[in-house]
Amino acid sequence: PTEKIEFDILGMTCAACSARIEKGLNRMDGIKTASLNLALETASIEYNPSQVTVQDMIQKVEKLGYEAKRKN
Ligand code: 9UX
Repeated sequence: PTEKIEFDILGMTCAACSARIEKGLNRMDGIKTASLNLALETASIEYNPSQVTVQDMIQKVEKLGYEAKRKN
C-alpha cells in the first residue's frame, strides 16, 4: 500500500535547507518519494505505512534541525 501525507515544514530559509530535508527523507526505508517545496514550506510524501510511521518522519525532520507539522 502507498499512503500520502503532507507536512508544513518550519525553519527553511534557503534551497539547501529543502534539499537536505528531501534527501534525508528519501533515504528512509518505506518512503517512496518525498518532495519539498521551499516556497510553500511543505513536504509531500508517499510512503508505505507498514515500513515507516508519521512520527519517524517528524523525528527525521527535527533531527535535521527543522520542524514538521502534519497537514492531513
Ligand atoms: Mo543555508 Mo538553509 O546555510 O539552512 S542551508 S540557510
